Amino acid sequence: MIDLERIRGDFPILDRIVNGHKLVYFDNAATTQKPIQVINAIVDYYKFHNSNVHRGVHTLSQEATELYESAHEEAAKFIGAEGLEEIVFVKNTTEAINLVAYSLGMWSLEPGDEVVITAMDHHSNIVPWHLMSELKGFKLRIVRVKQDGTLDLEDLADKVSSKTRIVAVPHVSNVLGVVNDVKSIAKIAHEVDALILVDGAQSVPHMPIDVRDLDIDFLAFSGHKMLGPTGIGVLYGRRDILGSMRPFLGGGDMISEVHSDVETGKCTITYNAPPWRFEAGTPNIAGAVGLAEAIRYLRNIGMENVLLHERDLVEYTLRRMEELGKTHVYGPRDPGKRLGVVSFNVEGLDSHETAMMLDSYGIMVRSGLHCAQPLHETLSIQTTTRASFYIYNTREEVDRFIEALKEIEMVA
Ligand code: C6P
Repeated sequence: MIDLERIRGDFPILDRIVNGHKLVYFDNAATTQKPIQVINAIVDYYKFHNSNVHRGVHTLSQEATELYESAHEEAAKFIGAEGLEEIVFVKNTTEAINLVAYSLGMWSLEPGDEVVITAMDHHSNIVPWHLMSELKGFKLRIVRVKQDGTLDLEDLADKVSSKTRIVAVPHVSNVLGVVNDVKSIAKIAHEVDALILVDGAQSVPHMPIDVRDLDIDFLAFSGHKMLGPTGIGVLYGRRDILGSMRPFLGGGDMISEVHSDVETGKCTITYNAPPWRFEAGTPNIAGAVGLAEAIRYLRNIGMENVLLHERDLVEYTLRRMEELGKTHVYGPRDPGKRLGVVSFNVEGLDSHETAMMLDSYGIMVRSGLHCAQPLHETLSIQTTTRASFYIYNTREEVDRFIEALKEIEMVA
């Protein structure tokens, strides 16, 4: 298991007193805190190695390039990818999904094609496909969610057909923590020669992931939700698929050659190989360095241990929440079916009121729609308050959360 005291010592922010109480940070699904190792790696990069990558023969540029490329290698190893050429650095999960939607949408999707998404999706796996379907005239199919919050796999199997080109699904719901059976979904997609994109924003930070074992074509995730800095994320793409895709953004570093003809106004361009083909312009080098350090930190703990720790916290939280009289919890009761997210409502209170009251106890949670309005509509809920855990959270913090909710219930 994990050494909680040692881990907590690595996170300076956890020593803060907020509203007169020791900080309890339960908003990890939105973004996680950063250990001192990640903060120092970024400072060190700017102090000693800062330069542009792939653009200089001088020593600093070589050092920055080495750090940047090895960060791709770290990310590849972390998710079981074959190597750096399968790892595109982007801003976040949102940009990773947009990259696939625009690149495939602009160049290869047509009227008559279908893209399958779900009613469980975060808006970032709905809006890009919607925009592209409006532009290109292909159809979206949306898989139902059952009332217990799990995905309706029969509906998915019905909606995937020979017209399906892409199946894009969340691995883990950011509202309910429900874990989807991505391996089975990949099988269903591949039977009709469709590609599968997995939104891993809430899975990659919390469980061991092996893209080859899952047999998926794309995986999107964000560095800031796994101890890394904001502004860096990853698109994993299977080597042969990325190799056949046209770029989404154009600019420096994503080309091999550019020729322009001043007479005809024509340009002749050949594109660089992946991943650089999809990384136009100066990238977030310091972000990549921070992400690599975050990955090393998580690897030292072991992703199996991260998963076990969160399962323990969820199981303990769900059990203790049964002591509450006016608090309704959403999603499956079986802690084995969900990761470290618990969404709920206190009778008589709006989700934002609950979050503000918890804040007065020094407990940070998120409230609202969590960028997943269709899921709330499916479950006929206005909004929810959400507690989400990570490696530094403790059972004692859960106790404080439960005691605070008991007091909140009394005034609700
Ligand atoms: N969910 C939450 O509080 P970005 O913002 O691009 O790093 O991640 C987008 C995203 C995509 N998919 C899922 C399943 C997500 O949970 C998120 C981010 C945050 O739930 C912010 S809305």
